[in-house]
Amino acid sequence: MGENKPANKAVLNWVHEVESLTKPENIFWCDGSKEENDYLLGEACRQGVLIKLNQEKRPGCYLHRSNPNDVARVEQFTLICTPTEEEAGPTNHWADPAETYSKLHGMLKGAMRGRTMFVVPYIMGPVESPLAKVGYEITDSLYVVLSMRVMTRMGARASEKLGEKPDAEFNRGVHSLLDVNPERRWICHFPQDNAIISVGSGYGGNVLLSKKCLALRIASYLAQKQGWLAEHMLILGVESPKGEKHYVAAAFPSACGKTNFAMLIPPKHYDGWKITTIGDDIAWMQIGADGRLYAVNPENGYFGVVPGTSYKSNPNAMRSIERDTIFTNVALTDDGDVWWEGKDGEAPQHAIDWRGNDWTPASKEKAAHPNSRFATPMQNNPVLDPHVDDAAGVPISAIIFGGRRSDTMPLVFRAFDWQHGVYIGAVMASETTAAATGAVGKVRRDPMAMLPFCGYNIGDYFRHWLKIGKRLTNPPLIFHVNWFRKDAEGHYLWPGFGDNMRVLKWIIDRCEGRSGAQKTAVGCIPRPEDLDLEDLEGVSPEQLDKLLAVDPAEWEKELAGEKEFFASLAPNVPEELLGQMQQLEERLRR
Ligand code: GTP
Ligand code: SPV
Ligand code: MN
Repeated sequence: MGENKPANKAVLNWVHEVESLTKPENIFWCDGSKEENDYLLGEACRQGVLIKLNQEKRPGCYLHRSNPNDVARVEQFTLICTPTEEEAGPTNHWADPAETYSKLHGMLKGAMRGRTMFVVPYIMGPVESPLAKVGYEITDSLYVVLSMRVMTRMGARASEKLGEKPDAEFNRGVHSLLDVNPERRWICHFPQDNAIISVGSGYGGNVLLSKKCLALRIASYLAQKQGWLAEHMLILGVESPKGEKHYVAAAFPSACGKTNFAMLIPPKHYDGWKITTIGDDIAWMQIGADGRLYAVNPENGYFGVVPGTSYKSNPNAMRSIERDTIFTNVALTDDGDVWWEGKDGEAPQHAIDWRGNDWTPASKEKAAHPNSRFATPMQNNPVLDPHVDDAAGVPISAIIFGGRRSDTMPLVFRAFDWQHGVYIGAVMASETTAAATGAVGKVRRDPMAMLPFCGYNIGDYFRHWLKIGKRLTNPPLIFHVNWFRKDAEGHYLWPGFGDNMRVLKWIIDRCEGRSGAQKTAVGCIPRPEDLDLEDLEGVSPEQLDKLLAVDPAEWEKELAGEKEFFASLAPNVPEELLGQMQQLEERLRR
């Protein structure tokens, strides 16, 4: 066990360098086998990294508690280390590569003394996809190793795919917990070197280097150079009773509904309709020979938000996490099961909260952290799409942008064309959530849901999107949705979840050229009669009008916010987008 050394000399040399620096007690070369996983799970329980849950209730399930100072992504300590600050751009935290390497190497010196260093080979993307990438993550965290096996195609097949050629391209990821000290926590990206170094954290997006670090920040940098897209998007399939099938990709910011939308169950009267999941967080997309956009999900699992997940809101997620799941920062019940706010049924009379303290329904603290997560293999999803492993990916009919906006943004609207759609994505905004440290509920601009994940200059990223549009002879239609608009009392106007199918149906019908809409200053919006409202409960005609309304005063404010955002990115905003902004202003004034 632990002897699965890859043949590639470049990998061996690099691992040796990291070993010389960090001085681990031993090296464990992972092969991704079930035996290895069983052994490491046992070790993790023995060391207190994981708690084994009640195996009758939740076979193969474990609970991890991260350090309470370490429960979310840390954007202010996430660095893009390009040769010039200009390349990282105004929305990233930049640092000089040489200085940062030297600072990190200082912290890593002897950091693994007395510990095991794991070498985790993995593939992102369907193994035969031209977009597939090999990475290695070196880590001193068992939680990372075990999570990487869920979240990626991890193991010996990655080394086989890489082969022996010394110049074969692979991502070099180094992670060390150090002393899990927020003052020595840095998530650093070196796009030019295809390298990542992460120290001082043991939490999700900071340490599963395959995910946000490689599949978004580094991949977006490569995608711009190579002419494809790496996006913070779910991918779902919709099949009608007639057998028409469409795929849709949607970018919503962190904790704004991607996982839920990707596996939604339509209302009862959608007899014969099927929703299937390709991915719930990340899409890699390239242009096909037919001029359409084709998407793959680079991941192998879901690292999903737990609170609010129930058999009522997301039955497919609930069924996925019945087994083989690593829970992080949820509550532990007295019978060895897990609990969280928003789960079905009554709260337990007693539990151990995410910090490890006694909890009762009278406690003021939450039992589960608002950013508590599950890591579950996608194979557990009852509605996994049969084409999830296809090398070519699936053709995308529509791209949806969306945010968490309590006002201004209608339930849904369609962009007039690709350029207008890119503008809508570029200026989209959302209330911040617990997925990153910092204030929650503050509206901020989050272009294409990529603000924390774009690995290069955001102006160049917009330009790249415009260029891709010019190459697509058969581009997806672009939409914007908002499930989170509220009434004057602060209640959601829209029931959301499964009822989002009604909006998706309007979108799909539009792709088929058959749904009605009204042209407004901001885009094409369905009238109430254009939406399927059969059996829709709890939405009065007045509420529906409010959901679909374009309020001139709200849009006046919105436009000012969009202008301010572009001004903050000057001078690198593409002319076309400035033109779009001007056209929006003219339409609003009319
Ligand atoms: P990341 O994994 O952080 O990228 O998030 P995500 O975009 O996948 O978000 P997710 O689907 O996990 O949803 C986050 C939270 O929003 C959960 O608490 C959901 O219950 C809630 N949510 C999701 N969809 C809806 C919806 O349609 N309406 C309302 N009101 N809440 C929703
Ligand atoms: C997000 O924050 O968008 C996530 C969770 O998907 S993490 O992997 O922690 O970034
Ligand atoms: Mn995400």
